[in-house]
Amino acid sequence: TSVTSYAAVDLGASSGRVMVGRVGPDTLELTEAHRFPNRPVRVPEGLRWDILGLYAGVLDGLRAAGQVASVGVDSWAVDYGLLDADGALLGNPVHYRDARTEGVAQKVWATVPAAELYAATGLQYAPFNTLYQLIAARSTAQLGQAARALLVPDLLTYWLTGEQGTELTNASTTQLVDPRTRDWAYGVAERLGIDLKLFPPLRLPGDPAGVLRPEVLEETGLTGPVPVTAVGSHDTASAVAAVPASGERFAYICTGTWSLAGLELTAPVLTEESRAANFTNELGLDGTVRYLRNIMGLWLLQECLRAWGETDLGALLRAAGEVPELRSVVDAGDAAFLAPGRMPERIAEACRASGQPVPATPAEITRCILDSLALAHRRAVEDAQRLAGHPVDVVHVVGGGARNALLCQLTADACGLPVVAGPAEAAALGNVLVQARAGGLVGDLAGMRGLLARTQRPVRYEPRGGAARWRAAAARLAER
Ligand code: ADP
Ligand code: LRH
Repeated sequence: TSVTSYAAVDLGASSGRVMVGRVGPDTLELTEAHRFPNRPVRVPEGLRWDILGLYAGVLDGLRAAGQVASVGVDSWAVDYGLLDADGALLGNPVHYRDARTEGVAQKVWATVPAAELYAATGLQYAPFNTLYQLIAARSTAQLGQAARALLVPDLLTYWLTGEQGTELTNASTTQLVDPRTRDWAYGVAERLGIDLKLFPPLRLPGDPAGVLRPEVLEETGLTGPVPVTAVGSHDTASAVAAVPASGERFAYICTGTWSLAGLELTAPVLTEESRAANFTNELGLDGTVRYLRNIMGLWLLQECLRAWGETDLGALLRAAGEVPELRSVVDAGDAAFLAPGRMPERIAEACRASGQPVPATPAEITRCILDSLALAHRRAVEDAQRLAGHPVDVVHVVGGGARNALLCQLTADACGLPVVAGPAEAAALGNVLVQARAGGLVGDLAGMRGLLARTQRPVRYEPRGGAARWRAAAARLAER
């Protein structure tokens, strides 16, 4: 039977990769063509993405990928580049962990109260939502000069093809989209004086997004025409599309730099209770809603590793497995951990301040992080089921953290539910599958998941008991 190759460009906050997916009626194979680090850079004006370095990595990756039927681009959400009237990039895109949005939300809420904003956009409060970033940039020379704002995957797609668009799943993280109409939240934008004409027209996953420019073909050695297809360009949208679930009674946790934990729904939950619990309604494929909470995720560990100059993650995780369970836990949902730097100290301080044993060694701190993540996963999975009235029997863990057996087991224990872990490269698989679908290959979302279930080999973790200990730890954390 015939098999078609697609290139998925998937940029995470910790690394970028170009993956080749081979798709056929009973085939779905993913290989890594190229992986490159994503290192944000601190310049005098703040924390910035090295977008040209990332684009160079994309071109290297496409060269390594070889001839493909189509290309799709996804990346982390919310951030954007500004273009001048000639279409040239104005400065380096600002990193969502940059401090410029401090205190901005309160100003926004003076015009559009937080409750109204939630009812209109369904987005949880996060300081980095594009809306707050645009307000923070309001009086800058750069925004004054801008003719266009392109979200990061849309910017890279523009550089590859010369064509501009705003892909819907990622647009839904701007806090400028209405999850009921799946169109711009015109009223909110108008009240806040945000010109929606900055963004090119919306496009949907599966829509054509142009063909590789001649210069790109030349640099990558590919033979044209090579179409670029819009995918779920928010990495989390692509990752959830590649959760190998059957039916509806499942929760997912996308674990990478972040843990995004929640449910796939057919309609947003816009209640006041949901807002208070800081659940978000992001848009997915085919009219789905990603109802989830952002948890700090393996960022906590990445930052510790950076501080320790540690490279042997396997050895560290084995040592953490020997540390007694649940000695100290921190609130892994706390935005206090958002900014980079001094992470081992910040975690130790949080334990000290809450009167718990202070983890000292890298193994102890790692164990504290993983126990804390498992507890935050439990809380999100429980809260989501209650708030959406949508019970589940299983938790799917996808993303890089699916390779962390200790985290998966602790998550199963904490949730008291089986965890099905994998694929680790879910975002790239979702990206590939949407391209294959646009090419008429794999059917609807259920068809995509059927192919995943037939071809991928997830690992199953059963809860080992200890429910009372996890319940008590969750209660202690909730009291603080
Ligand atoms: P992002 O897309 O946000 O950059 P990934 O989904 O690539 O993140 O996940 C990266 C994380 O996955 C790493 O920080 C690490 O904690 C975890 N990870 C990756 N590979 C392994 C492994 N072999 N064992 C344990 N953890 C791993
Ligand atoms: C994960 C992610 C997440 C967003 C964050 C900014 O990579 O896209 O879904 O909340 O980055």
